[in-house]
Amino acid sequence: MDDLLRIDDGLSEEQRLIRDTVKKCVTDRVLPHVGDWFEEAVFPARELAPVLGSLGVLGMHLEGYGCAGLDAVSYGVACRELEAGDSGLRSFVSVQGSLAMFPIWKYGSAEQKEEWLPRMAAGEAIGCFGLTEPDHGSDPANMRTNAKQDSSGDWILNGAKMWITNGSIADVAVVWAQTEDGIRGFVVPSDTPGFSAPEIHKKLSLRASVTSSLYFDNVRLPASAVLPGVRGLKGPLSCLSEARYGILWGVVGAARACLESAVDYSKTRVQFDRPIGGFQLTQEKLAWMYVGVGQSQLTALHLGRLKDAGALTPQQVSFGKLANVRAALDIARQARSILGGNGITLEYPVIRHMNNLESVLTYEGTEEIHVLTLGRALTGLDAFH
Ligand code: TGC
Ligand code: FAD
Repeated sequence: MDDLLRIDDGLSEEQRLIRDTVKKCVTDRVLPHVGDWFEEAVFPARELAPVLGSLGVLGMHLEGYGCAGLDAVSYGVACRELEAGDSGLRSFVSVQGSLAMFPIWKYGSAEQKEEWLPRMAAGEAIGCFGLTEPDHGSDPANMRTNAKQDSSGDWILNGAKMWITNGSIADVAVVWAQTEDGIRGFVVPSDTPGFSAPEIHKKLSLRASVTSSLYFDNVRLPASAVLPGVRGLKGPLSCLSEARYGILWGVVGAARACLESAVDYSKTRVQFDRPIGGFQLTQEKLAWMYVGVGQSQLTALHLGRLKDAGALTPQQVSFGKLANVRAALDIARQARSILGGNGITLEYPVIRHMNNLESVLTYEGTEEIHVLTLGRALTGLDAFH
């Protein structure tokens, strides 16, 4: 589809190369199959992880340890092209790079980094991030999962996490738990006795993505399992800022895919002896969808440049996540209506994106949480507590 605003002209040659390489991989390896994966509720992680590793998108914005060390705009462009395939694919990459690798890279010991990051960058080891609990989602400060040190110095981890992307397929979990010293992060190999991760079934959204519970039943970890570099809620929240940044780019790809599908369909579907794209009501929908994609893209690029300048704030990330996910969901719903009855089948990508975006609206901070974050920034008054 024509890039009317010529936004990608502002990308560097390297960023455009990354865009084209990721897009080709998604077109060749994902799009022919993703409707079936969604229908069957599977995500072939072991097959795709090395492919994504060789593309350089796992921990793409991290330096060293086999990571690509690229700028934030490049990472954003990659997320956009991945999510044009499916939000589950971008979720896999977000969780691996921004939620599992980032805390080890930023707060881990030299041994933790050496042990996990090179294999995770290559897609040989899969990570997950355990923050949300059955009774504590938007409010992770009150989490119940806890870790206590016994007389030998080992940590004993108990509790449960819920809605954990990649949980059942992970080799390593970054788990946040209460300790005597406040909230700490733990690097937990998934073969540790007492750790279990059953998959959550019956999802009607993000079906091409593995979502699990995590249970810790007296999981014994060495003293070295704790992330030494951070204490308190700011540890997990700083990881969320990284992942939310990827989402505010990713959903532009999902929205663009819906718009492209609706435009194509409207030019060939004939009713009342005319293509439906010739009706003014259809054109009005398409025009607003086009505006939404362009505005979201401009927001993402602006925030990416702030991030590359080291100036991006959590409030700005909330702005982008709130605005771009809402825009993408509205665009997907409009596209679905343009496709009529065909809008509800997996023969077209639209209903898949639309259902996926319902999860994206909820995870990484619900729409309401980002609204209240902006409300707090505007008024200086805290509506959370
Ligand atoms: P609050 O008092 O605001 O902050 C506590 C401490 O954290 C600091 N902080 C940050 N630090 C770094 N980066 C950030 N982005 C930060 N945001 C806050 C803050 O300065 C403070 O530090 P200090 O030193 O003063 O202690 O905390 P609060 O309890 O008021 O909570 C704020 C709130 C509600 C916004 C927060 O709890 C929140 O964001 N809740 C939503 C939870 C959430 O988003 N969960 C996501 C789970 S992971 C997930 O969904 C993965 S989906 C993956 C996929 O498949 O793609
Ligand atoms: P709740 O917090 O119970 O919220 C329910 C409703 O109440 C929402 O509308 C919410 O906005 C509203 N609400 C809550 N507090 C307020 C308030 N103060 N004011 C106004 N409204 C409020 N978590 C992880 O840790 N790791 C993962 O990998 C992960 N992957 C996920 C994958 C999927 C597919 C999904 C669906 C979720 C995932 N999550 C993950 C969890 C996700 O982050 C949480 O679902 C989300 O933070 C919301 O928590 P909750 O579901 O407990 O909803």
